[in-house]
Amino acid sequence: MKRLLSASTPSTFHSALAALALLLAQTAGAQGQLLWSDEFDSGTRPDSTIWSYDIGTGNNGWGNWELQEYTDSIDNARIEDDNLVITVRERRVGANRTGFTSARLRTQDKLMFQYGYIEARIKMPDLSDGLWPAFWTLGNNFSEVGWPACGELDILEMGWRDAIRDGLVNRWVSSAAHWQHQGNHAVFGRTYSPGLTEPADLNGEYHLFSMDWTPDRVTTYLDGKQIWTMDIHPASCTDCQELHQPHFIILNVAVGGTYPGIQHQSQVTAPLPAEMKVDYVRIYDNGHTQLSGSGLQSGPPDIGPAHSGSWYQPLQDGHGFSLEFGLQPDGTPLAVAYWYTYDDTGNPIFMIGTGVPEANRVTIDFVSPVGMVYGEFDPASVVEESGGTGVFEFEDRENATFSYTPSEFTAEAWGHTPIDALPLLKLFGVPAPDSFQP
Ligand SMILES: [Ca+2]
Repeated sequence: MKRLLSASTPSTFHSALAALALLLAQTAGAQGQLLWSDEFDSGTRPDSTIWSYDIGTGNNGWGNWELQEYTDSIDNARIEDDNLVITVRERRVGANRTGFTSARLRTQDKLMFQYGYIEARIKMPDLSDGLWPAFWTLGNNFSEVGWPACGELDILEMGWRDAIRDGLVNRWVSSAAHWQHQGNHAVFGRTYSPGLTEPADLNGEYHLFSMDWTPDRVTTYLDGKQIWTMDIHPASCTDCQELHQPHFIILNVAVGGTYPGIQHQSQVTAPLPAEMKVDYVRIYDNGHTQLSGSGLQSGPPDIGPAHSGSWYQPLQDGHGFSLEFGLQPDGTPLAVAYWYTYDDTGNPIFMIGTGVPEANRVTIDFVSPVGMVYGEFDPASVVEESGGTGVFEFEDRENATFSYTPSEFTAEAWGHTPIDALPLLKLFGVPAPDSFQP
């Protein structure tokens, strides 16, 4: 993120734009059709078809001397109660603080937009002092051309050092653009100045942070009130092509660094753990919007059309699963599950079942355990006429949880440990070919 951000001081180069921006203060425009959203309403992890993690400490604290380490742990990013929750945690050894963990999620290559009206409903933690949450974008060519040549749009940043100085850190919001102008880093941004400061702290309540981005202008809003605007029309903003290309979305909470002006762990006084809750991110058409990325092809959390793998639970001494997704001849999706184990006398047995996937969930009715001869099903050797109902709930295309409710068939008959609620993670390590048909 960002390097040094002089957000409250427009560069000399763009001081004329700053004056113009003040003249063009406006409220949020009418929204067009909703084109994409993540409502964070299913699973327990962010949808991996849309979101990736930045991991580690970056170079020089992600370029900003930030103090946290980013992880992909569910302790730092989870889906809960219809929200994406990013949690900043303190690391301790005994009584000593040894660092911080947090999460930074991005949609690079998976969900990009060029122009549009984007909004996120966010509840901030108490930032005082040292937390630096952000909702922002980078040009999707970031990996090829680097920063700032990729371009950056900051819809929301909080935790600014001047706000800390003035005791208003939970009220000040900044927005900015960064790009490369004739080989140099250009920045133009603005915080809510003290005169425009929100009358109350923003933390602890949901607020709507949004950006309207057209070929002519970028404008950001807090609860519909303008934060910042910038003329990006090529006639005004020359050499600004970075702001006219597909960008991806980033959500993160940093700890310390240049923006808060906090360089030492001991200066971080914010109550921890601290949670930033994001109810949704939505992109509306503003008449210019183009979406792209692999996440659009794969769609929301639907599973299938082909998915398979196997699983082994050491405590259960030889259980295995395979779950295959495909299409029936009439085009409706179907999941087929194979579940193999040993009975209590050590004989290998199979249960099989089918179900129709719905979004990220599939319910399988296991109809009967059947015998296996030399690794093949042998319906003639049914050992016990019974079954039960299994439910697979997918967090993404690789991770699922599984629960099983036996009918007359008892868990004990399956072998060595109860099986009514097996947590299955990394269930599907071996994707089936797309051409798979059950
Ligand atoms: Ca939600």
